[in-house]
Amino acid sequence: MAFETIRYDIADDVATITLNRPDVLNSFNSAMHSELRAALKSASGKDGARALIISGEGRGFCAGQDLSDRDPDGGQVDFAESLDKNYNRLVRTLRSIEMPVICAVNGVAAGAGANLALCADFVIAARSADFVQAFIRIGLVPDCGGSYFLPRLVGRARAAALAMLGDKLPAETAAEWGLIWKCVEDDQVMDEALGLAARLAKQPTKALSLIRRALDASIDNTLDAQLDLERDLQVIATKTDDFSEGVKAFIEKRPAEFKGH
Ligand code: T3D
Repeated sequence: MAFETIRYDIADDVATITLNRPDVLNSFNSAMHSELRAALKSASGKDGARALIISGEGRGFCAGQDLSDRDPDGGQVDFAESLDKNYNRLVRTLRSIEMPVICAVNGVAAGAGANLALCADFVIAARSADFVQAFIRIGLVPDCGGSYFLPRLVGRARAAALAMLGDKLPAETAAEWGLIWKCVEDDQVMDEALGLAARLAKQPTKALSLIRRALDASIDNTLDAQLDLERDLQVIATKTDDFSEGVKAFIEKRPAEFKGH
């Protein structure tokens, strides 16, 4: 599939999307939103991907909304529609897509670009990358799920400082704080992401997305509600071919060959 603002590749059941507007640090315009939606649809639909990597071309991961598309006087753009149609839809898709999502943060991630990364199941960042809740620098509030993910990942005090001060948080500190999974040397980011994706693409795909659902719900659930949810999700998992294969492989003392069904 040919795109102008992103690159999309699929190999060995791993879909890789590279945001490709490096001159503006891969900030979002409407074409990039719509091409990203099309690529995600292909990955989870006809291409049957079992793991997804999102990364950025050039020295940035993503700098959020392309501000050159915005009128400083607030005219012409319906911001509610922009969020509903683009950013909120993207967050909902990434949190419900039936495959694990890895963000390979190759460079600075700012505004909605930082929060796009936080939507992922795994964030692997280059040591030189920074995470910036840049919204406050232009008089905005975190969107793209930032005000949801930040306090849950790093606690209220650190979330408030990141969102209200808008300072750069180096990748290494982000990993120490638990905002992201891993910080690696710059030239290792894609190798790490590809290695992880290859491993995840051989795991029981349905169970991986059920795990995401369980973890997401656990933050707000009571123990009773979570136990009920675990029961319901386990019932779904036990109906997969991968569960049958896992049990058979265990009994036959051989490695399981999960197919993602
Ligand atoms: O509008 C809606 O629909 C509501 C939704 C909003 C969601 C949002 O994301 S709001 C937040 C928008 N993003 C920002 O405010 C971040 C703006 N960028 C920056 O603060 C800095 O660029 C960074 C901290 C990300 C990186 O700084 P630095 O010094 O490494 O790079 P730079 O020199 O500032 O940027 C390099 C180029 O990218 C530069 O262009 P030039 O001078 O080389 O021609 C810069 O203008 C361009 N660029 C960076 N970010 C954006 C951008 N161009 C347009 N929009 C951007 N967001």
